[in-house]
Amino acid sequence: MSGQNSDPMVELKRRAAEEAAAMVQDGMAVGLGTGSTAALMIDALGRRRAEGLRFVGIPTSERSAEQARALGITLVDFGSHPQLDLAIDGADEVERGSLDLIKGLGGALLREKIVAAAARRFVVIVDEGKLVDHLGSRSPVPVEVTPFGWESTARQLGELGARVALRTKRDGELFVTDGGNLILDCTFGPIAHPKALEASIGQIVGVIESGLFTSRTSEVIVAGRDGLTRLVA
Ligand code: ABF
Repeated sequence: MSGQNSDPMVELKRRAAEEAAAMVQDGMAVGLGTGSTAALMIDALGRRRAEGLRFVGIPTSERSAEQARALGITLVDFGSHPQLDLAIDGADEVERGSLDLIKGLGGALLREKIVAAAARRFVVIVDEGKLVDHLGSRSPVPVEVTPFGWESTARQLGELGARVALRTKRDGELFVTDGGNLILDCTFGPIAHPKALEASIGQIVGVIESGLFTSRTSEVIVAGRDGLTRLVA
């Protein structure tokens, strides 16, 4: 993931990623997100580590763990670090007013939410195309569910008003998360009350976690054509 890229948006995302990585201070425990923007941030942290910064990380996916290890970043777990100083991650949609999020199109939402919940500060890095007036405008809400009884869980999600699709990979095989679960992509359209919907989804038996992240974001660093903008909760 390292190296220069001629796509101007990738360069802007790299700047946002570097700005977020600059928030890491000596001795911190840091949550390492998943996705292309988070990967740029992990690259930047790898460079800071090579320059002598001491910190430890908890990754949100096997993919991010592999990248971090290759860069020499020390990985720990919640046994030794039940609370993190900072978590940095990408998102699929960011609601302008509230900074609530949809995450999980990359399939790592459960670990991402556990890591965000354990962090004193949760910083999100996105390009400006991810900003929306209402969550659900473009993305479905990914919901991680147990394989057992997923059809029943899907039916109950449908009763909340969603069009529900079981996620598969390009080759048609089932998409299975790092935790061995399935993802139901739930299209609600624009969501009027994300917090209430997050709670309703969470009450369905068989649901492990949803990709609605409400009231969690500390700050969003937005990469736009006119430069970086910081939105603070
Ligand atoms: C993770 O990666 C996910 O929650 C989200 O689905 C995705 C965003 O990826 P990218 O930065 O590549 O758009 O943060």
